[in-house]
Amino acid sequence: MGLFDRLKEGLRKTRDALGGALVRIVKGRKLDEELLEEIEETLLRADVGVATSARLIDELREAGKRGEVREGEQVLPFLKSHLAERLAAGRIVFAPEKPTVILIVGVNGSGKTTSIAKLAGWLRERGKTVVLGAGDTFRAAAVEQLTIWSKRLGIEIVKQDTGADPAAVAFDAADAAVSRGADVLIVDTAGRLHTQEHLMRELEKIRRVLGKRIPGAPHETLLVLDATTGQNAVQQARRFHEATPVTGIILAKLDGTARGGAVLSIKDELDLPVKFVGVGEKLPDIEVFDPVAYVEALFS
Ligand SMILES: Nc1nc2c(ncn2[C@@H]2O[C@H](COP(=O)(O)OP(=O)(O)OP(=O)(O)O)[C@@H](O)[C@H]2O)c(=O)[nH]1
Ligand SMILES: [Mg+2]
Repeated sequence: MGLFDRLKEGLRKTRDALGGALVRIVKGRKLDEELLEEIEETLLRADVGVATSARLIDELREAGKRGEVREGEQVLPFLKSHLAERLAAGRIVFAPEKPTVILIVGVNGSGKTTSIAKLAGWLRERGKTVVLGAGDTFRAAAVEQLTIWSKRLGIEIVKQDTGADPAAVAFDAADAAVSRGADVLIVDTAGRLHTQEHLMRELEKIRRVLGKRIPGAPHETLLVLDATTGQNAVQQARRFHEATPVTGIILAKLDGTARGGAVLSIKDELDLPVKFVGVGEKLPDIEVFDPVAYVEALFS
């Protein structure tokens, strides 16, 4: 399957809830207040979010007044172009000197470890050498899970026993990445809530230690969000970002949810770029976030 087809397939449920539903609603209609209301309801049902939906409806109403959009059939092309515009895409910013250090954070079960494996595979395919740091020392299973992925990918993992200080693992991993001349170090962390102060302090310690060993590290702190939680994920991200600096988002589990509309409000709500989306549990199921392709997949 090509990239776009995989994205389309991953977004199937959201596409049904959003693009599919809109196509049915607008067919043969004139753009009037009644139609605007139905469109807004559809946006909300797909978890686009209250503020973003209201803004889109306002823009659509204004376009109606200008005569730019009269018929229902013109609604989708209008929404497509306006949505793509307001989505912020981001790329991984590589450090001027290797290794680039990517710290992965997020709440329990959001998809961090799986996303790390997928990201590592993605980087390797692009000729980058990767080292993994098993910074989730909380559960034995967490280290095992990452170890299995590292074997499957044939890349090095730095780990310690369960219960070890995650900052110590991070330091070792940074050391290994430097001495191996790796291009990228990706550090896993245990799931945490922004309200768990000791765990947030632990995160700060990990950051400090990484920065001590590698100037400017972590260069990227990617927050992994579970797309199946829709608007909750967006609110959670806001609070997480207030508690610790985040440079971008990986939106995981977009497949199997009809709530993928939430991504459309991330820019409005957070002003953080979505850097990758996860559309499945297998290694190829990660894609660089491309707003135009995303919107196209949502409405095609
Ligand atoms: N369908 C689907 N499942 C995913 C995706 N990403 C992760 N998962 C699944 O979500 C579950 C949790 O993923 P993990 O990667 O272990 O999540 P985590 O954030 O590391 O979890 P903790 O370490 O326990 O906090 C696993 O069953 C993954 O297979 C995705 O993009 N699509
Ligand atoms: Mg994990």
